[in-house]
Amino acid sequence: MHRLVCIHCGAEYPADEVIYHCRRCSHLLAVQYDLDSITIAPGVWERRPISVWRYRELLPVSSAPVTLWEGGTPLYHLKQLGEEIGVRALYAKHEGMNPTGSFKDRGMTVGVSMALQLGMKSVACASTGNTSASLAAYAAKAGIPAVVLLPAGNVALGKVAQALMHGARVISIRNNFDKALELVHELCLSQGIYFLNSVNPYRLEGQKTIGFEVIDQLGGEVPDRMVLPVGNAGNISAVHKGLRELETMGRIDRLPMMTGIQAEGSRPVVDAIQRGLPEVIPEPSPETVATAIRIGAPVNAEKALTAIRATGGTAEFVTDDEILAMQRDLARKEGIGVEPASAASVAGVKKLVGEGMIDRDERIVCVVTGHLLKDPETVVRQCEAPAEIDADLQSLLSALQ
Ligand code: AN7
Repeated sequence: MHRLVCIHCGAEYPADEVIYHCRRCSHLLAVQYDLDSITIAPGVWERRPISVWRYRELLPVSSAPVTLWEGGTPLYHLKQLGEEIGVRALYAKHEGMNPTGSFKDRGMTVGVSMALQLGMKSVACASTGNTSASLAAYAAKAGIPAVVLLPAGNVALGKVAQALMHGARVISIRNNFDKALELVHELCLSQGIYFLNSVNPYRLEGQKTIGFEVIDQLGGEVPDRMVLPVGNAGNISAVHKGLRELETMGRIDRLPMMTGIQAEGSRPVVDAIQRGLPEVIPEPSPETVATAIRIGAPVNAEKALTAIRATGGTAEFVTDDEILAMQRDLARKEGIGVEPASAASVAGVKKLVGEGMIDRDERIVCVVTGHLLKDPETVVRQCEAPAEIDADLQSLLSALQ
């Protein structure tokens, strides 16, 4: 059994109420389980295939889920890069290996399942791209309509292609993501559409399974640090929440230091952490090549600041050049293809090690959140175009000189 609880004032709401903010104080809600009454016999999780649904006792869905087989993503040991950066136990959890190519699928399998469970007939989100691609696919699987609002001109090509091909109503807003999010929120409340941005506490339940899988993939060991790119700050909050549940249940005995990385031009969470502010100050005009995290007013900031502070973690920003350099390093030195926002996590580790903020003996897991193919235009802009030659050996050999 579970209920919704306000993270600020503790007000409780029944699990089947469609509500996104506390009616008393308007802060965010979180899903709360009676962890004492949940027993998972030893070996039960391990015997199931590794995926979001391995952990169904700690998920809110009671009927057959809407699933495309999400999760179960690889955890790679970054041998080469780790050596260069000076951290031997450096890992990347490649969330680009999900059905639509990002971690959002973990949230959407749960979120869209909950939409059906709650009797909702349609779904919507605002998105910097990945959320819309994922929602479109899961709504298609569920057989319900989806509306997605995108910031015009600032969504990577692959993500728009996915949202369109999966049949969502795709609308571009002549403004940024933060404004699109406000607008879709109003749309959902006024039209009775299920709101599937990360203010929806059920969506984050799916995303928390990233942390569960990491623990399982490390043979039950807790990494010293988990590093995530931060946009709306939902994912870092979700992973922290899930690991706290494992700790409460006695399955792990400590938490990793939760560490958030933002882009230089879009870094309200980093500023709040570094200046010790009680809450974030929104950035009115966020800018970065990593359009996925081009977000100035992260809606989950309150949860994320708690996650970082309560675990002794930190937050840091990286420049667009550092992001793109790490995207190339991951691709060329490790064979791991990610989109720019994802590379921010590893770039952040490199910077924090250089600053002496990270101990080289730590075991560190970076979450790389989305696939290389999401943003082909940013790839083409960085790489030399293929040489085009006549079809004869002589031309080939001279091109290869
Ligand atoms: C690749 O799709 O916000 O801090 O609308 O696509 O949980 O927001 C995407 C976010 C990191 C940041 N990496 O996660 C959206 C959207 C990638 C992303 C993030 C996003 P949050």
